[in-house]
Order: sequence, then C-alpha cells, then structure tokens
Amino acid sequence: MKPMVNPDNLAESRNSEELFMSTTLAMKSSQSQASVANEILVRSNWTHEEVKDVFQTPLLDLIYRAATVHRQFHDPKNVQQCTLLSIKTGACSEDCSYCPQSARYDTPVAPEPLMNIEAVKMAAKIAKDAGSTRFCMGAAWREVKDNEAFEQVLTMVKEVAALKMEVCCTLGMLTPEQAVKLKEAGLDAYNHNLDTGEQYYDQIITTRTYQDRLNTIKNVRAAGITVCCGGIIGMGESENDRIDLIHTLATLPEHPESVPVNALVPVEGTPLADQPVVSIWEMLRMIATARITMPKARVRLSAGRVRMSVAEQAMCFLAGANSIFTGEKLLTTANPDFDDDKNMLDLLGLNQGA
Ligand code: SAM
Ligand code: DTB
Ligand code: SF4
Repeated sequence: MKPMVNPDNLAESRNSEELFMSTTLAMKSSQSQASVANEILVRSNWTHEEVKDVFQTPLLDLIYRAATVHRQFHDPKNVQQCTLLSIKTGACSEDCSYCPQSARYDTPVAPEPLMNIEAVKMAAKIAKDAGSTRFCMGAAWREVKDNEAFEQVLTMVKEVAALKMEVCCTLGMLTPEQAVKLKEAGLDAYNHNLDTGEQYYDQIITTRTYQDRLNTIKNVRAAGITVCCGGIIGMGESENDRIDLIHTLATLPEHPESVPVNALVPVEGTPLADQPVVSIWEMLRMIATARITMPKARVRLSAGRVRMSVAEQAMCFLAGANSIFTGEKLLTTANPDFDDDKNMLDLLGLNQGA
C-alpha cells in the first residue's frame, strides 16, 4: 500500500527541498565567486608601482597579507621537498659572479664530468625515500648542445620519471626543439633563473643577456614544461632591483609555477665572496612579495637555508614559502641534512601524514 501523502508534509518537504537547492546554489555561487575572486588576484598586469607598494609594506602587515593569500591558494601545511643533484659540475664557460662553478674563478669546486645514469637513479631513490617528491638535476652548462651528453640527460629524465617523482632540470639555455625533447622524455619542470632585475643584470653576468634568459623561459613554456624561475638576493643589488625582478616575474604572460628565492651563498674565489650575509628580514620581504604577486606559485626557500635557524625558516613558511631544497648539498654548497629538515617539518606540523 502506498503511504498516505499529507499535503502539509508535502509542502514542508518541498520547502526543505527548495531550501536545500537554494542553499546549494548559494554555496556553489559563493564557491564560484571565490574562484572568480582568486582569478582576479592572479594578475599579470602588475605595475612597477604596485609591486613596489607591496614590497614596501611594513613587514608584519606584509607577512600577514602574504599568509592570508597563501591560505586562499594553498594548503599551508604542505611544503614540497625537492632534492638537487649536480649531474655535471664546474668548468663552466660563463662568468656569473656568484657561481663557484665558473671556470673563470678559483674556487673550492672540483670539476666533475657528467654522472652515469645508475648513480643518478640511486640518488633519486635516496631522495624519494627521505621524503622528496621532486628531483632536480643541474648541469654547469651555458646551454644544452645536441650531443651524446644531452641524450644521456634525456635517459636520466626518463629514469627519474619512472620513480614517480616530479622531474626538474637546470641545464642552461635551451632551444625550442631541445625543450620538446625534454618534455617527451617526461620532464615536468625546468629551472632557469632571471637571477636579478634587468637593470642590475650586467653587473653580475656578461656572457649572456637577460633576453637570452627570457627566451629560454619562453621555449620551456611553449613545450608544455612548467617553469621554475626566480633569483638571488644579496649580490649588492638595490631594493629597486629586487622589485624589478619580482615585477618581471609577475608580469610574465603566465606566472612561473615555481619561484626560487635564493640568498647568495658567498663562495671563496668568486667576485661576490665578500658580500655581507642576507638578513632574514630581506628574505621575508622577498618571499612575501612573491607570494602576494604570484599567488599560485610554489615559492621556494632556496639557497642560504643552511645559515637560518628553525625560527627564521618558520617565518619564511608563514610569509608564503611552500617548498625547500632538501639533501646535504644544494649543487656544490652545503644544505641542512635530511634529518634536521624532517625534525623541523615535524616540529612545525608541516607535511604530517604526507
Ligand atoms: N648552469 C645552469 C644555469 O646557469 O642556468 C644551471 C645551474 S645554475 C648553478 C642554477 C642557479 O643556481 C643560478 O641561476 C643561480 O640562481 C643559482 N646559484 C648559483 N650559485 C649560487 C650561489 N652562490 N648562491 C645562490 N644561488 C646560486
Ligand atoms: C635555484 O634557484 N637554486 C638552486 C637551484 N635553483 C638549481 C641552486 C642553488 C645553488 C647554490 C650554490 C651551489 O650549491 O652551488
Ligand atoms: Fe655556469 Fe650556471 Fe654557474 Fe653561470 S650559474 S657559471 S651558467 S653553472
């Protein structure tokens, strides 16, 4: 027998259905409003003046604003661990004043030829077991050449991708065709930094231009590889040069998916060996401004971490950094070891259960 339908109940159930529907619609529309608002925050039309205003915000307000944007776009408990490996070290033709791998300077770095594939695979496995989800292979090259070494790097990319890690490379300048070959081998990301603002650039490097760097970034993007692009502070640049750098990054047609913020590691023998150490306050300002102007990017707290306390690094995470390089070495210089980083992440409640 069919249950009796009480017209009052029917009206009630209709009303509650309508209420449910309208609430769902309201929720949906507030969600889409939120995503519309988020899209509005992701802008490539920042003026220099706007970036400067953000950069010059009083520090605690700046951090608060960056932390808020961070929470709108990311899970603040997630910090990506990326491990670097120098697959070809030193003897580089370029004159980058910060770099211990340039053949022009007498530094403690001993040149080493391209590593073999098995050794790279082993390093990637160790990194994965220690909690890294991304592996970045660096070569001290001005540019990639179409030779046997490049073929070997393509195999390395395939092997690391087979370990189900994100694969990144930083090999110098790339042509569009080389970028496509890397993509086909399974490369997820390519690191190529602008290093500093355009006006200051020729004080740091003379052997290739800012435009060369922008061209490589364009080639990477066109091949469908994600872009990792940032810079270094502490090379004697002015505040305006730092603003220039962020302004250039934040006005690229698409923001880099990853923005490394490096503090100069001054290395004996390089022209920048005697630069004063970058203060935590300068790092925080840079990280927070990158977070606010490029909300979706992973902002990577990069070189210089070995000199920072856990409390200083915690401030960087609060200001919007959500990635670090892990492993005993960056490319040729020291980095905190895996265990210290694990203790720090545990202490701060980051990546728990990940
Ligand atoms: N040779 C390739 C290139 O220049 O693109 C890839 C390797 S290169 C070492 C990668 C980046 O490391 C540089 O662009 C620079 O931003 C960073 N880097 C190198 N030496 C550094 C140092 N002493 N301190 C901080 N960052 C450094
Ligand atoms: C980036 O921006 N920083 C990393 C990575 N990309 C390749 C390299 C830092 C190198 C620091 C000096 C060294 O260890 O040789
Ligand atoms: Fe060579 Fe790269 Fe170092 Fe410049 S930064 S000297 S291109 S390894």
